[in-house]
Amino acid sequence: MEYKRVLTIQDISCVGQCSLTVALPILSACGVETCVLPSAVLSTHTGGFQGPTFRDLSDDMPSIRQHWQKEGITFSAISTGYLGSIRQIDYVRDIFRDTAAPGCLKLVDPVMGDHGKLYKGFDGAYVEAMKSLCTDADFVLPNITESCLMTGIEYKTVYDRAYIDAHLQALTALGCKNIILTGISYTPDTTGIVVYEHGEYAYYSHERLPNSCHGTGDIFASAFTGALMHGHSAYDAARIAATYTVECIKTTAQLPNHWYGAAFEPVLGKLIAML
Ligand code: PXL
Repeated sequence: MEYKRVLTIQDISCVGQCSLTVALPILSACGVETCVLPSAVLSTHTGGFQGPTFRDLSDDMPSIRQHWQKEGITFSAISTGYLGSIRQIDYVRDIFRDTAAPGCLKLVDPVMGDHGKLYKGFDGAYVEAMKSLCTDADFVLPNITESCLMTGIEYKTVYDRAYIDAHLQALTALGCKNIILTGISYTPDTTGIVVYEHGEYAYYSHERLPNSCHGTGDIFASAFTGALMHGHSAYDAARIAATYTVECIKTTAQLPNHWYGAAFEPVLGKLIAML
């Protein structure tokens, strides 16, 4: 049995069903050894709670990397999500350089915005740093807002294939290799995932639900990484991850007042069954 080891680098939002509290269980459920590097600890995520605490763990990142190097620890894949500062982005680049096993797959989800807006606490300099980290990755997983921030293309909610092609060309020109564009909707009742691998466009379309949940980008990215590690193609991994994310959103819709995250745990079995 091939047993792969994945490292995921992102914050711990103690409450809020996002970042590491999502990535660790989902990747583990996909059957891969999952190592974590918490980049910060927050009491909650920043998407709706008032005044979350924020403990920056940047100072620990270089010594953690050096210890791993001394121990000869390397990873078959390294994925990143929400990163708290430009300094952390620089440290991630060092981790990519020093702890990648041969053939290591690097995945960067440039988590920095949604619905046309940059998340609280980020600025133009952060966007520039994230753009540069994306060029080190084998796969980047932006949503349309993040792609707009990276490319300077105007944010639109209604668009056609030519608009998406412009995004793919602009991201490629920046140095992005394989691009997974999430939440791409060509018709009012559907949404989907663009898989742009080795310059080839493919699209997986699925139903668009009336409710949306915080943290679904993290759920999708973790399930995509896990399915890829399981041996699925990028297209199949995107299909599995999108199907699972839809199940999570449907489950959440049945819960009154569950506004801060998606209930991904009750449907983990469905993800495992698809792998
Ligand atoms: O889900 C993305 C995310 C992760 N971590 C923190 C966040 C957010 C989005 O708002 O605030 C701390």
